[in-house]
Amino acid sequence: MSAPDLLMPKPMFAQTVEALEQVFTVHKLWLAEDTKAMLADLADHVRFIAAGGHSHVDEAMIAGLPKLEIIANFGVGYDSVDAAAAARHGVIVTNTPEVLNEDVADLAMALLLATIREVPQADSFVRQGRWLAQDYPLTRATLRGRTLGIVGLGRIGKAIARRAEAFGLTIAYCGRRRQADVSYAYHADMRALAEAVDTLMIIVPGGAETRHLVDAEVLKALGPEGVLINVARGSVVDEDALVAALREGTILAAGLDVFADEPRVPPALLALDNVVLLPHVGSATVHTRRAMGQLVVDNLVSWRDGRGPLTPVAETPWPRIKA
Ligand code: NAP
Ligand code: 8YV
Repeated sequence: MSAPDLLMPKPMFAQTVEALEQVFTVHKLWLAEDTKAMLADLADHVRFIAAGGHSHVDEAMIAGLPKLEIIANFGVGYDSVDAAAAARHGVIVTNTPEVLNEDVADLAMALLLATIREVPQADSFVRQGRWLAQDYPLTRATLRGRTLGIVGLGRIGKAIARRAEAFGLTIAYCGRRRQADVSYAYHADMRALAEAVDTLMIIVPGGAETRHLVDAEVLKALGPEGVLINVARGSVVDEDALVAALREGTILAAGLDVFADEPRVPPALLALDNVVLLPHVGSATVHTRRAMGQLVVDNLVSWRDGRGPLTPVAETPWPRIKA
C-alpha cells in the first residue's frame, strides 16, 4: 500500500520534512508550478496537512479538500490556520504546546534585558570603534524596581514569570480570567494593567480577539519610563501607535520579536534607536524546533493509526464533544 498523501503548504524545518517523508507521500505546494492544479489533483485523497508557521490554511483550502481529516501546525500559535473553519468541516487542528516554553521564555527575558540595558546599541558602539573616544553612556533604564505586567499568563507567560521572579521583578498580569494558582496582582483590563506597571510583556495568542490589544491608550497608560516587549504576535500591537509612542517619548523603549507583516518590518521602526528588533526567533533553537517537529509527526502518526490527536487545539477538541 502506498504511503498516505500529506499536503505541506510552505517549507518546514528540514528534519521534520525528512521524518514526514518516511511515513507519508509529501506534496510540497510551494514548489508546484500551478498550485490550484495541485490542490485540485489532491482533493480526492489528501487527509493530512502539515502546516509550517508561515502557512495560511484558510477556509477555501479546507473546503477544497473534502477528504481532509487533520491539520498539524508547527507552532503553539495557530492564528494562521482557520481553526473555526476546520471545526465546521469536521477537521482536527493540532499545535505544539509545552515543548517550546523554556526557550521562548529565555528569549523573552533576553529581549527584555537587551532593551533595558541597550545591549545591541552597546555592541554597535564597540564595533564602530567609538569606545576609543568615550565610554558608552549610562542607560536611563534599569531592571531594578520594575513591575512586569504579563499579558497572557499561560504556559509561556508562567515560564517568563518564574524567570522574572528570580530577577527580583514584581509581577502583575491580565487575561480573561483570574488564575487560582498564582498570587500576582490581577487586572481584568489591559489599560488598568498598563497603568499599574512600567514594563509590559505580551505573550497572548494572536488573531481577531487580541488584535491591537496594545493601542495608543495603553501605551500612554504605560508612561514615559515604560518598556514594551512583544513575543506574541505582531497583530496584538498597533504598530503605528507604537512608532508614534517611541518617537514622542510616550514610552521609553520596546523590544519586538514579532511584527504585523513578517518578514517586513516597518521602515519607521528600523529608523528608531530605542527599539530592539528580532526576526521571530522565540523558539528558534535546534533543540526546540526538533521537539516541535517531533510533536507534529507524532500527532499525524497517532491520527493515522486511529489513536486520535495528541495535542488538539481548543476549537477542535478530542474526543469530539457533541453540541
Ligand atoms: P497559552 O498557554 O494558551 O496562554 C495564553 C494566555 O493568553 C492565557 O493565559 C490566556 O488566559 C491569555 N489570553 C488568551 N486570549 C486572551 C485575550 N483575548 N485577552 C487576554 N488574554 C488572553 O499559550 P502559550 O503556549 O503560552 O503561547 C502564547 C502565544 O505565544 C502563542 O499563541 C503564540 O502566538 C506566541 N508564541 C510566540 C513565539 C515566538 O517565537 N515569538 C513562540 C511561541 C509562542 P485567559 O484564557 O485567562 O484569557
Ligand atoms: C515559531 C511560534 O516561530 O510556536 C509559535 O507560535 O511563533 C514559533 O514557535 C513558528 O510557529 C514556526 O515557524
